Amino acid sequence: MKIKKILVANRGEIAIRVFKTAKKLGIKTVAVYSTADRNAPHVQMADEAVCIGEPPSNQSYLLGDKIIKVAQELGVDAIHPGYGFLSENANFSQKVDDASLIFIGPKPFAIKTMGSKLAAKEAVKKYKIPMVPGIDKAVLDPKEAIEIAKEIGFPILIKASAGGGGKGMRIVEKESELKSQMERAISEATSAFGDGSVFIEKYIESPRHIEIQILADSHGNVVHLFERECSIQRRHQKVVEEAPSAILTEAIRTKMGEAAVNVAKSCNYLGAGTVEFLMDAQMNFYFLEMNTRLQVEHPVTEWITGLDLVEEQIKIAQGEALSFSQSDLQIKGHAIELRVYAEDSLNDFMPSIGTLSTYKPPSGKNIRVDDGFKEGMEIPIYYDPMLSKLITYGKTRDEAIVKMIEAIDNYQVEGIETTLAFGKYVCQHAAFQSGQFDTHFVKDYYTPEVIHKHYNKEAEIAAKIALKMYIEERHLLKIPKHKSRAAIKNLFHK
Ligand code: MV4
Repeated sequence: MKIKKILVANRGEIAIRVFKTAKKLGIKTVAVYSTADRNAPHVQMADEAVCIGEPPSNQSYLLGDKIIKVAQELGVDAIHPGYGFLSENANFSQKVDDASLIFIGPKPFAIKTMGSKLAAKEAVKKYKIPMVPGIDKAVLDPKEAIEIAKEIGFPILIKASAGGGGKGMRIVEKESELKSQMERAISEATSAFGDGSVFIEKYIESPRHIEIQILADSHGNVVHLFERECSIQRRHQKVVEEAPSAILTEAIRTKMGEAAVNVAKSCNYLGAGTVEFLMDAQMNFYFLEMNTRLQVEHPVTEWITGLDLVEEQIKIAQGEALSFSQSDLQIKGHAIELRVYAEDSLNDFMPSIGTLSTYKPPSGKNIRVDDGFKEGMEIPIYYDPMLSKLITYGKTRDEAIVKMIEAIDNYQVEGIETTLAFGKYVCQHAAFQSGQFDTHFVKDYYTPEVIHKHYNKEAEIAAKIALKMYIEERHLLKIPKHKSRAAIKNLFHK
């Protein structure tokens, strides 16, 4: 069935991203919005828009039933959930199905299976997927936990089955800490997820986070679109992502790709998904979890493969077979994404609220900016503080890095603090440039002082330029020379 009208159950840059492809394909678009987003670009861009509630997301963007009702009333064929909000909610996917609408994403079974770490481990068992040494069932008895931990060796990691994104994880260094840490993990998981199941894994101390993009259609075809390197993160919030990874060999890439395809097959996956792996210093990789949605960082994969992932999602959702096979795919060039957050990198990355008094993103060849704001807008406090995604491309990794630094320099934002300078610091860092880094990059190398230094350097340059102009043009002021000289001296003694 050809999709003729899509509703996006989301906001900001990802709603706009989906609308762009819908328009390209001649598909009508419907936006939903909260009262905080009344004048947002995603609302203006859609053919139709419906207000669904108050700013807090549980009173608007999370109201699945209400969104489905809007879709039915407006004759919508399909709902795209974007990322976050309802995108990994198996219940919502089921309800969309039940309402005879198309959910642009996987079936409830796949979302449910991959939403539980233990169910995911169970599902992939019939394939030979490399897994972190550990136990694949819930542990309740501390005595049993100690036996398991001794077998795999400390340090170990206690994880919540229902957790994700680092929530509910506890590192245990030695036996004497295990019992109390486990009790805390169980009670934390119970209150946070309503599911106290925890399990134990060997703790991989300095891993890289590498993920594989996959596509699966409804005809049994599954391909992978290579990897994204996502190790540069801060408190489980990704900061810089790139494709391909600077360190993968062709042989490992093929092995990881095959493993990812098998993970997708293990849950009858449909659509675009991402399989996350940890990689240790010896380049061993381990399956971590699967994200059953289009991810924030999908643009880097689009750039190196030449595919439009939203277009592929839509075609798959309307029952088409993939128009290419694995052997048709190859990596071309290198792409890097910087997530620009409305956060103050000098003040512990506190959300920076205010009005975008100046907002001029860079543009040009090999630069892509996915954003959802316009100059003059206020950044709502209710949602994710991501301002935009700045993506650059080059034939080589070095070219993409140079392009990124140039693009950051040409990005003008005033009125709020952003992580642009922080991103520049990362891109200029020797460890990043060499490709030798792991998930501890930010913790290991970043302190606010390095950004202070950067700002001071810029202030110094600005002051020197101002001084030079002043010296050149002071005759216009008709101040006696000896007096202005004294004034300059004074300036430097303050
Ligand atoms: C791990 C790990 C080390 N060893 N598992 C963090 C989020 C969740 N997806 C799994 N995570 C980790 N699991 C074992 N056995 C380290 C992390 C981890 C991490 C993973 C990817 C990216 C950033 C991270 C930051 C801290 C910890």
